[in-house]
Amino acid sequence: MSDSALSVDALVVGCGFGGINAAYRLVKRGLSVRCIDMAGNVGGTWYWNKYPGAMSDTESYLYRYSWDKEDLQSYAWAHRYLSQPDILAYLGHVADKHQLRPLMDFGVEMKSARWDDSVHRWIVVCSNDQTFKARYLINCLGVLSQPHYPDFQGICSFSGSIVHSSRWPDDLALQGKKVGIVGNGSTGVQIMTAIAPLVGELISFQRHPQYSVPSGQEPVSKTQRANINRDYESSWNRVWNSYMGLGLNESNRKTMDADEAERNAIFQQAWDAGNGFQFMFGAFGDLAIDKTANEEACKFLRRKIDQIVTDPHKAAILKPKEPYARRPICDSGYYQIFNRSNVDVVDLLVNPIRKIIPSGVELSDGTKHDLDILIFATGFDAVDGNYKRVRITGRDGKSLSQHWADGPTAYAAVSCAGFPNMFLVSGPQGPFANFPPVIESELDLIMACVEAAESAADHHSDSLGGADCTIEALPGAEATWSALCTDGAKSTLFWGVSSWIFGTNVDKKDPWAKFYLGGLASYREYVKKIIANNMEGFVTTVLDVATDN
Ligand code: NA7
Repeated sequence: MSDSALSVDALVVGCGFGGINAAYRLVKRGLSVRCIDMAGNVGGTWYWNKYPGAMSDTESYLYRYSWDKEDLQSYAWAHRYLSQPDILAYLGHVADKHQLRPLMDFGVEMKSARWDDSVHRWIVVCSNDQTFKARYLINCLGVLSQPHYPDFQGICSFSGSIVHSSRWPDDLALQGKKVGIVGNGSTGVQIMTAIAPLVGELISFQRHPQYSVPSGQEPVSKTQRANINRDYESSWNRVWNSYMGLGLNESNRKTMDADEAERNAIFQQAWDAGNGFQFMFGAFGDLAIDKTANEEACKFLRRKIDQIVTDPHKAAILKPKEPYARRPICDSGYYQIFNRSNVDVVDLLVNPIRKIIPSGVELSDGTKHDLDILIFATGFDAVDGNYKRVRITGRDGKSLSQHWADGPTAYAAVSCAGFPNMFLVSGPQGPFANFPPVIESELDLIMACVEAAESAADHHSDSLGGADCTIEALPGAEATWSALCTDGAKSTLFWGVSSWIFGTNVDKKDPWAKFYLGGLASYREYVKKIIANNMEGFVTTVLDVATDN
């Protein structure tokens, strides 16, 4: 090991929502902290995803940290939802305000992390040859960070520009260009809606159509902001005690308890209110779990597409046939763009892409589409994608990829058996909900683990003349949590539809419960129980202090 290895209490990898929050809490606990990120600045996902139209669809007042009460009251934002530059500015502001930026090294990638049992430290080697010796390794690698590229034949032959949505070049000129886009998930819908008026021609090469509802994006008035400020405490309480953590009024009502007229009136209200999650969880309480209820929502949304899109051929291609069971999405006029003469949609389910050719895209029936720019809004190798790039080795030389051979798991989303003092923020099997409060909830457990290890070490320090302590999940606890995630996922209609939530967008294998679909409130209850039961499911080991660390 290099003599220049930097010893720290905690190394935080990633400076997005998770890493900033982790650093803040670890520093507050009195630990020495360094943070690294391969990006050039803070922001994580929001650093990379700067494509046109990039916007969060969580209400602005809840897409932030709950713990800076003064900031909640005073930090300015203007619209119901934050655009990507707003979020980047907010995260930069938090890093500055809490003096976290001096702890951060940018343009630095973790290449490997190895637990060294002889010194009770993580040895982390970085892309700039810096080595860290850390007592705690906090991975905040991001959920939607590792781009997923399609494997079309002939990609390299394309003479125009190919762009992945999460690697958007600052200087990409779109004005008047012939643009093709593959991918119509949340990202593709945002890009298409934003660029349709700019480009000469836009063709959506669409595989599975998606249901989308209006976002309801609008300016927030001074009065609305004053009301939000007055009620912040109760808003956060609503978040902590809800399924999605989005501050919505989540409905318990069964869809089929309403007659047809009332059902459609309620769907219409949700449509008018805006937001995909509002539509899925606010209109009725069973759309994600009951097939008949779900089909009622589908029928309503298909009717909307028929009403909005004037060309029946385009409307037919844009109407999904599957259940409404992917991450719900929303838009600022997506279906409307297909009424423009410069926008078209190609049905890849009928006529797949045969190959990319120098001039554009060739379909299976031989049709050729000439393009200047081809956009891949083809999503991410979500959740564990970024972990595949790093060699992480725990106790006894076991690698994380071996540990995750069947699929990624982590006890209560934060700890893996055999990987002492290593924690994951927004890693596998965490709650599928509004990410800032999910991250805070996971950090509650991580900080309880750190606290348990620190106090055990302090307690034995005198008798041993110095002590370290490790904490990690017990294998049985990790397996039990994983089974709970699998059972929960299987009880939803989501399980039956291919998407990044189960990794089936990337690996053409069986779905894997990459998330806990039991909701934020129930996750928090689980965490509370672990802590109340003296860190149930974790094992702490007190070690004689190493002489060479
Ligand atoms: P998504 O939601 O995974 O969407 C990816 C899109 O790309 C989706 O429409 C896919 O079609 C399409 N895709 C992927 N590979 C191909 C190939 N080979 N051929 C044709 N079409 C393809 O990613 P997003 O970036 O939109 O959103 C991810 C999350 O980021 C989002 O939910 C927000 O939380 C933020 P498919 O449906 O697989 O047929």
